[in-house]
Amino acid sequence: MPMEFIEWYPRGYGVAFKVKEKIFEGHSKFQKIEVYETEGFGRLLALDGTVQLVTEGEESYHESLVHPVMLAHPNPRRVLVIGGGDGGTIREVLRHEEVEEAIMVEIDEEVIEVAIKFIGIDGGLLDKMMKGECKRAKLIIGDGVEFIKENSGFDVVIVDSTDPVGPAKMLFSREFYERAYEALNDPGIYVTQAGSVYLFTDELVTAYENMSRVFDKVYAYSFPVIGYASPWAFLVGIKGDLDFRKIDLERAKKLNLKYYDPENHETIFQMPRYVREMLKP
Ligand code: AG3
Repeated sequence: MPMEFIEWYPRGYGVAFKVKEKIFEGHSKFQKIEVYETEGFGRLLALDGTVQLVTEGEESYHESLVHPVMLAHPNPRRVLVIGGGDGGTIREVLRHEEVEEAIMVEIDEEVIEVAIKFIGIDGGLLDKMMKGECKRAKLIIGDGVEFIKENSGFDVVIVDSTDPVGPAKMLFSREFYERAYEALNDPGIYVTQAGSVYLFTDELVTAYENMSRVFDKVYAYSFPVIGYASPWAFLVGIKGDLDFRKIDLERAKKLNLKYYDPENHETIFQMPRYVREMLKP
């Protein structure tokens, strides 16, 4: 009997993978961490029963979270990543030569340890960061909400958190967006994953409204992500004068991407009509 891993979303909608074996299960201070070997998509990392990534296809998420904002900013030198303990996001950030310093703040050290041992999508980066041996990327184990209150001067802030329900809820609040706005340089750009378009529509609309009260301009976009109940939503907040509809195609050419297609940047703004109508600032 093949085993399966199923994540249930609201309304009884599920995403399932056939799995060959369970590689790891443990409880950290913050959450349940599981790793499976799937039949067709490499390894699967789950936190509290929700799929974070599959190693064969994770770029569909990490490329679409990181590169649109990085390419929209004229000179992204200093970048803050909140969450992203598996290392996929920081890996994509460092592919941009303009980045002089990237700081990743992850609350759960055990996720990083599990990612180093069993996931391995970071190409050795996390281990180096743990040892403080990476010149351009620093790791801080701590609460992003606290960190952002005391630190500023970022060109880009990227939030790679769990869903807008549960422990990460604070990261979708107006108070947090206010801190993030202050932490940004002018111009500055903020992006957060924002859940499933169809299954977390209310959370998406609330986050959009909260962001609209704080940022100078807010954009919503979506992308199909392997392993999630797609399409997946992302929200962008702008400080100052920056047009997220325009990206630097010259810089994009160097990246050689597989999923996010900079030449068709405008397609990421596609939203189901009823959702677009709900997203009013
Ligand atoms: N962080 C966003 C995960 C959200 C997935 N939600 C879900 N499956 N219900 C992804 C971590 C990858 N760096």
